Amino acid sequence: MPIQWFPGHMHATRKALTQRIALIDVVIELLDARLPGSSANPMLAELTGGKPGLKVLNKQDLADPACTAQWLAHYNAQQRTRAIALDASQAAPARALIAACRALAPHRGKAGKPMRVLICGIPNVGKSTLINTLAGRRKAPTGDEPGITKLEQRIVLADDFYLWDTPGMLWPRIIVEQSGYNLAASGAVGRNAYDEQEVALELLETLRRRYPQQVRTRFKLQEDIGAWRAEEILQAIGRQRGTLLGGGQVNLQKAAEIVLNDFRGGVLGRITLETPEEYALWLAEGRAKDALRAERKQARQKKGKNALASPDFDRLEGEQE
Ligand SMILES: Nc1nc2c(ncn2[C@@H]2O[C@H](COP(=O)(O)OP(=O)(O)OP(=O)(O)O)[C@@H](O)[C@H]2O)c(=O)[nH]1
Ligand SMILES: [Mg+2]
Repeated sequence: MPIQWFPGHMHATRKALTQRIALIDVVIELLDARLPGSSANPMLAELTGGKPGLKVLNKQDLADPACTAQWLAHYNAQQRTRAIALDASQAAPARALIAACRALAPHRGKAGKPMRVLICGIPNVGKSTLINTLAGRRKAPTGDEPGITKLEQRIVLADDFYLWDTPGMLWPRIIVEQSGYNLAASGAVGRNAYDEQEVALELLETLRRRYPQQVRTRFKLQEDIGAWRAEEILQAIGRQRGTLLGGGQVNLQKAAEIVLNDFRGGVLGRITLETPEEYALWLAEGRAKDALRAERKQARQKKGKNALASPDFDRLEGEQE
């Protein structure tokens, strides 16, 4: 089932962002380095109205370094886009951000003209952690679940440098189905908005394809899982971990939780779920499906209107008068 999560506070954040943006000099979008394409907000350009932007691939310590290099090259080849990779808890690289902001808005960051930077991104990607690292103090609450920051907050780094922390935001419709699964696997989606077994199976399918050796090593699986179905891998993990129900059946829910927790915590190794080429294909597919859906909806609406205008309906209305 496609995953969608757009609770009320995100709707409010979207509104607040459009109002705030006039007073912002640089927008930093925090992406998850394990799923850069899926974690990029497709509405951002529209919301920020062409403000200078910087893409930060955060949690690079959890991502596959070769893939991070590919994604950085991909973004840096685009016009008007600068991208850097970070681990939000490391102070020195985080400071590189300040320099990048100054380069993007050289006329700001002076007495009377402070640099005003807005940090946005999906839930749980590390926005507040980054702000705390930059500030050198715990000014913004953080936590290992989506939706910790509920309201926009301004943090003064220096007299000439202000940062805005914003609540994590997704978008009203996720049209790339695989992105929904990758976002849920990363921990960006509220737990009641997805089925853990379904997300773990999708994750295992990706891992089987891209990182079979890491899965085998972590879960001590003797066989080559390259040709296995995701369900078989989940069963094997459950058996290996002894998550059994009565009658020797594997508790797939528990096994799914183990897989998701291990991935989120980086215990499986450094993993990236998508490459720029793969994501471009998913996006093209998602857009084509979405266009088809819109066409069908329009056709249904047209049919509905015609039905309303049918002679029978007219007569019925006439009789009621
Ligand atoms: N491994 C790793 N963990 C990180 C990194 N940055 C943040 N985290 C962890 O990710 C979790 C979420 O961090 P937050 O800073 O609360 O994320 P946020 O984007 O502010 O989340 P919301 O306020 O819910 O939107 C916390 O457990 C952080 O410790 C990073 O670069 N690497
Ligand atoms: Mg936060």
